[in-house]
Amino acid sequence: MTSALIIVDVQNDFCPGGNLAVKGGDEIVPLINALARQYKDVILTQDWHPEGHSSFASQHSGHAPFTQIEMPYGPQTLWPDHCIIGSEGAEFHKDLDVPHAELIIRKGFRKTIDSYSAFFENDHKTPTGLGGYLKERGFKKLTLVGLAFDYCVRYSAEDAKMLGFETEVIERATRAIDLGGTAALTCTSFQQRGIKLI
Ligand code: VGL
Ligand code: ZN
Repeated sequence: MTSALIIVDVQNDFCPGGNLAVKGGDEIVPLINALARQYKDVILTQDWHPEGHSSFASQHSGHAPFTQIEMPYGPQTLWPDHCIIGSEGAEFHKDLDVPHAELIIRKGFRKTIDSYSAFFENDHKTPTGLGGYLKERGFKKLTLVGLAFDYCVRYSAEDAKMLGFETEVIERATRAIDLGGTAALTCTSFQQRGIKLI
């Protein structure tokens, strides 16, 4: 079966010292490097926001980071400014070593809409093109790792499954933000949708 490894958002801002640091985010890098060596086909995703992105709490006076607001496309969690195009925080972790990655898919570059999933923006309608790319390449099975387990990995895995890919997530090669139970919710959701959690 033709399978690909998708490495989600292993970027400085999601690692300790970054602007939206995920606890232990850097710890998964050696494991991801080792995993990647076992896959011929590897794809990287990169969170990639313009300055003043609408998912930043700094753009919504009176609203703190990690709270939710309603956007035209639905609820949106507000984040500290992070992964700004061209910034050091948006760069991949310096130890991420996947020279054979075949595609880097960037997401979240439209100012008025966020994109957790590597497949669809947060309106769950606007495609990034990744689904078409993977189908055209003939992949049937996808393995996902990276950051963050309960946001970009979660929504990417759910969309992958919905698009018909056999989908698995390797839990020890992820770390969660865990805002009020979102990590546990992710496990439940994976179970309900038939996404394998390894
Ligand atoms: C992510 C929040 C905001 C992620 C990206 O990569 O999980 N989370 N932007
Ligand atoms: Zn983001």
